Formats: sequence, structure tokens, C-alpha cells
Amino acid sequence: MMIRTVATTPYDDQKPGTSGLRKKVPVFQQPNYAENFIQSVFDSLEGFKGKTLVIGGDGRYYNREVIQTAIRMAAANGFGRAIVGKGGILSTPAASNVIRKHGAFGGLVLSASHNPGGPNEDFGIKYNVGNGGPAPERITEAVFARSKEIDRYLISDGADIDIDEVGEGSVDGMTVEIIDPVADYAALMETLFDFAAIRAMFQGGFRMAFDAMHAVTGPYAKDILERRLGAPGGSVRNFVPLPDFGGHHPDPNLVHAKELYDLMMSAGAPDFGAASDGDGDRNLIIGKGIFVTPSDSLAMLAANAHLAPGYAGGLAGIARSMPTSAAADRVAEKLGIGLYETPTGWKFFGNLLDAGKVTICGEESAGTGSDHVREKDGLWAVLLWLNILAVRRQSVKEIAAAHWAEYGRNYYARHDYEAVDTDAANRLMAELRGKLADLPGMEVNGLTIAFADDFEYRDPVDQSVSRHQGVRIGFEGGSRVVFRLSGTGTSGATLRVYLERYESGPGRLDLATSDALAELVAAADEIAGIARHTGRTEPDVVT
Ligand code: G16
Repeated sequence: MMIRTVATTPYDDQKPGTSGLRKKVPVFQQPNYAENFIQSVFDSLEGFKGKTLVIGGDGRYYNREVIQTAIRMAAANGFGRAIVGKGGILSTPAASNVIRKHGAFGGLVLSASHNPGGPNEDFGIKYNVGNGGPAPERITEAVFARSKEIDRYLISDGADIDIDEVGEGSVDGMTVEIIDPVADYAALMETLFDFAAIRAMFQGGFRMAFDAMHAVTGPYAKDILERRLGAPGGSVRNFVPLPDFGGHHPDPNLVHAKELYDLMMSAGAPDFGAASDGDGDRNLIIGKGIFVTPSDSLAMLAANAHLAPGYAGGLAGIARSMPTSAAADRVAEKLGIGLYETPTGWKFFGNLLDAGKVTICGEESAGTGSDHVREKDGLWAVLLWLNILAVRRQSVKEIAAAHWAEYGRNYYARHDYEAVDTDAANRLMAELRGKLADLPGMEVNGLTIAFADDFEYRDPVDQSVSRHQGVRIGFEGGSRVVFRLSGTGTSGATLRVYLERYESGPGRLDLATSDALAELVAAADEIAGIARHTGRTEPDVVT
């Protein structure tokens, strides 16, 4: 085998978004496209010679090809060891765990998360650093800068590596270790949760439906929920990961997991329903007859986390992304612990977790996690819910009702306008930003604007500043609308509008969310001119 230096020319569109580089498969299939990006990552790092790189992905179309490329390029660039999930599979939280557990220098996680997969669908590459979390902006910016200048990449010339057997081999002096993708992760979960209590709950007749959406969580959920915890066979559905996710959109929301939702709302519903996404970091939680919003789930998990052995000592603090509802803030206040508001993107939680300032983090985008890894973790959230249900011996509905009675309720929804013309979306945001100073005091659809700003975050650990992270409009009485453009879409722009209204007191806790938010929806359109700019009168997805 030989190491080759291959001449290449830059692409100008390799700017990592909210979570790595995500593009359509045909874009990644252009000559040297993936190679350029991977080399740009390596060229932006220092001190990895002889160290370990973790490589894995969510099994989507094109995963196996890029895994082979990544292994050969890691060898050519001087890594000493590659740890690769068998079959090229590692869920995102499992990859984070493997990086941490094996003291790796970093990892390449191949995924486009909840986006669809297939020859004309989405693919992605993300670099994670040694703490197991997504690379911070300082690195992603360096990668983008490098990608615009790159003129060569290094690759080993060897034959394909067998990634389908657990064991060890080598490529040009680099050891390649193929590992069971589930084992380390399942062992970690056993240290955090009361498996005996959950097992007893299943033995007592508790029933659940977990939809793996033909994505990466299937093997993890089968092993943990059915084999280790004794959930009845069939509790885990759609558990065989497929390169195109069976033609579905592996996004655990009420639109794409509608079958699960309908089941959970039916008369014969099991006690608990859950789903995870393409790469296993998102979660959907539905009790019998009740959907729990991700923002509420974060608050309820934080309020009850002490019931699980891994969190019995209490929480250091809670972090949430800015567009996530303030439900968790009320829990933090009651617990007397810190609450941190960060920009959208799990990478912003890394420093807070490393510094021990927070234990639990969450985002409205169906992500919840803790300091056990440095990614959000779908199955972790499901297991924490199961642990809480096993200890409290109440239904999800009862737990939610008690929570709202104690803390009040943050009615919440996100409206997504997908594949909007990029120029129109940019114009909408620019116009909004241009009038922020004039908005306070204005009355819109009967609501008075109390403040309007463009969210800016100063990381309390490294003092780095991230600007333009979303426009916030706050109304008197505490309601809020947030506007931002998604950083994960692959066609056109996606406008996200986040709506929130707080209510407390008897008679105010059981409103239909759409009724509770109706006047905010109208106000949002009036302020931002959504229909005027985009031509859309309805969102494509409401979550
Ligand atoms: C990624 C990020 C999350 C973010 C989400 C949505 O999730 O890791 O932190 O909340 O995208 O981002 P945006 O609103 O910019 O589309 P995932 O599950 O896609 O990796």
C-alpha cells in the first residue's frame, strides 16, 4: 500500500452549518468533494499524529463509501488508530461516547440526522472533538477557510477494509479496530438508569411502542429495551436500519411519526410512545393521549432527574437553546441552579458541560441530553422517562398535569416554512433586523411588544461571541416569537418561527395549543410579513 497525494481544486460551498456539512448525495458524489472536506478538517487540526480517530455514521445511503475514504485518509494523514463501528454504524451519541471512553483525538460522524436518505437525498459529515462533542465554531470556521484554498489531499491506496467483522486490521501503519456499535453505549446507559426498576415495570404489564424509523437507533433500542429491559418483543418497531429509511423522513415529529402519534391517541394505546431520528440523537415523547413538547420534556426530565441513579446527586445547572421555551427556567429557579440560554446548536453546550456548569441540556428541536456524552441523545431521553415512570408509578399525563400545576405551562409550537426561496427568506430576516429598534411599544394584533433584539451569545467559559442567532420579539405578559433561518436544510431556506405563551392557574392549563397561540401566530405574520415575503400562508410543518 502507498500514500498518495492527490491534487484537487476547492469547492466554495463547504461551510459547515448548525451541525456539520450537509448536502444532497449527488453534491457529495462530485469528484473529490468528500475528500476535500475531510482533508480540510484534518488540515485544521493539530497534534493528532499517532492518535485515535473514531469513524461512524447513521447507515444512510453513501455511508459505506465515505467510511472507506475516511479510513484511508486518516491513515495517510498520520492517525495511529481508527475505531470504526461495525458496518460503518455508530449513532451520534454512541460516537460521542466512544470518543470519550477511548480517549480519542476526535471523530468523524457521517449523518444528515433527521433528513431523508437515498441517492438523491441528504448526506453529511461532522467533526467532533476530543470531549465527544461537535467542533466549536472556531474549528468549523477554520475548516471552511481551508476548504476554499485546498489544493491536495492525502489518501492511502489500499483495498477496501472489511468493516463488517468485529476485530483489528491495519492500513498503512494505522490500526483499524472494528467495534460493536452498541456495547459501549448500552453499558453506559446501565450506569445511569435503574434498569431493575424499569424491568419490573415491564414485568408488571407496562407497554411501550418505540419507533426507530428504520434508522440507526434500531439495534440500540432492540438490545436495550427488549433484550436488557424485557420490553415485550415488538415494542421496538421499524428497527432495521435502511439506507433510505424505508423512503420515510426519519424525523421524530408529529408529521413524520404520525403513525406512532395516531396509535398513542387511540383507545388501545400503550402506556408510552417514543421515537428517535436518523442518527439517534433526537427524541419524541408521547404518553397515552398526550404529546409532550421537547421544551416541556426538558423541564419535566430536569425536575425529576434525581429519581435516576446517575442524577441522584442533583443537577449542576440546565442549559437550553434560545428558541426553546422557558419551561426549564422555572425548574432551574426552583432548584436554585443556573440556567444558560445558548444559540441553536448542540456545540454550544460543550463548554458548559465540560466546565461542570450544567448537567442537563435541551432544545426545542427534539434534543435532550446530559453530561454523560457531548451530543444530544434520543434513547437516553427515553430511558430517563422510563426510569421516572417506573419510580413515580404515574402516567405521562399525570406527571405532565402535576408539573404544569406546580410551574405553570409554556404553550409552545414551532412553525416551519420549508424550501423557501433563499433570497426571499434573507430579505424577510434583513427587513426584520432593520426595524428591531422601532418595534418596542408597538401594538400588533392586540399585543404590545416589550422588547425586540437579535440574539447574541457570549460563552461564559471561553468568552467567544456568536452574533445574529435569531430575532426575538417579546410581548408584555411574557409571550414571545422568535424568527431564525435553519442551518441544517439542504434545499432553499427553512424559516423557523417559534411561538410561546405562558399561562398559570386553574382553567388555563388545558387549552388546545393552537388556540393558546392563535393571536401570536397572527402577530408573527404581521411583524415579519411571512406571507408577503414567502408567498406562504401556512407552515409546512408544525411541531
Ligand atoms: C441539529 C443541531 C441542533 C439544532 C438542530 C436544528 O440537530 O445539532 O442543535 O437544534 O440541528 O437546527 P436548525 O434549526 O439550524 O435546522 P440534528 O439533529 O439535525 O443534528
